[in-house]
Amino acid sequence: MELSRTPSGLGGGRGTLSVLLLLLVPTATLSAAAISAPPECGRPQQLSRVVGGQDSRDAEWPWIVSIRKNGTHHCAGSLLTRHWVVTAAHCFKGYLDELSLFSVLLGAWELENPGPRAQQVGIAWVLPHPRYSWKEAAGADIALVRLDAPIQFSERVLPICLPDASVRLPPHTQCWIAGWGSIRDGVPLPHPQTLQKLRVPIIDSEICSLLYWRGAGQEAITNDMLCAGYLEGQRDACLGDSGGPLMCQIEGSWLLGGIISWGEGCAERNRPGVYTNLLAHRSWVQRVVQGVQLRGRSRGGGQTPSPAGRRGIRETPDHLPLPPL
Ligand code: 4AZ
Repeated sequence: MELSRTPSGLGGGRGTLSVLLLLLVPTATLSAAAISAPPECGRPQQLSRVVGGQDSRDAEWPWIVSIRKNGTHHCAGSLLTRHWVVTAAHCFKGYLDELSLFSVLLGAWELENPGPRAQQVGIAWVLPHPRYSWKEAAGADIALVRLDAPIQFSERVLPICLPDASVRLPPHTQCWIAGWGSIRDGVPLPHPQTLQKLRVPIIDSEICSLLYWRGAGQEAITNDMLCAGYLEGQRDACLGDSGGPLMCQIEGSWLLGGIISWGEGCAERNRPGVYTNLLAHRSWVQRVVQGVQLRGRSRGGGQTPSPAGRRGIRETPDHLPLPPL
């Protein structure tokens, strides 16, 4: 596991500045702002095992959530807005009619000591991608989870950004994953289940397709997947990490580049982790999730998509009507 620190630890200075600024704002404006403006996406505010990972710091990844089934950790997910979490569709395989078994835990770090500032909410409904087929590793492994009550943002509960159309994730881009999944195949994360993090470079898709080659016409790596990790093995996502974020920092904001989806085993040689590529599904998410924030290379947020012809990755078609929100 990489020991290098992420620059999010520099957020303390920003926090102090915000407090000073807030003291200068009349109270009426302050309370209005607290109701209407969501915090900026992808910017942790606080402080400063996955397989082969290391402990994260408290509130280092404030958008990661634990999706619980019957009260125990089942999958991870990422917070997009006060109402929406994004995760892997396969996390709900066979359970779309039994959502009352599930809950979402936000603001946790040590899963066994979530603390008084963690929040737990139920799930109102789950929208798997219309192209998701419930088959193993079939692509479009992404689902949107509508929470049954809006959550409160805090320094430990913040939204992640979606990549805008300016974002590319070429091979060797350094991204991070985090999760409470197994630390080896069959070995659960030990007490107190501290959120693990791991730096993973993006792997060239052609190389990954060859590694997972099943024969012509049976592509394992579809163009809405991306691979990340290490060909030598040893470091990877594993069981229980599914649904969690692959996070890439661009111009100071953390973007959701992918969703932990599958892989053959965990941390095995030539079997890197496979992720649902958010660049391929951004517009679907954007259509469903009102208020999701986009960031990229263009300064000022880049909310306007570039012309389709300039996109490196074709977005996946999904010609189904959306359900009412
Ligand atoms: C899982 O079953 C899982 N090595 C997640 C990630 C990987 C394998 C399995 C990638 O949740």
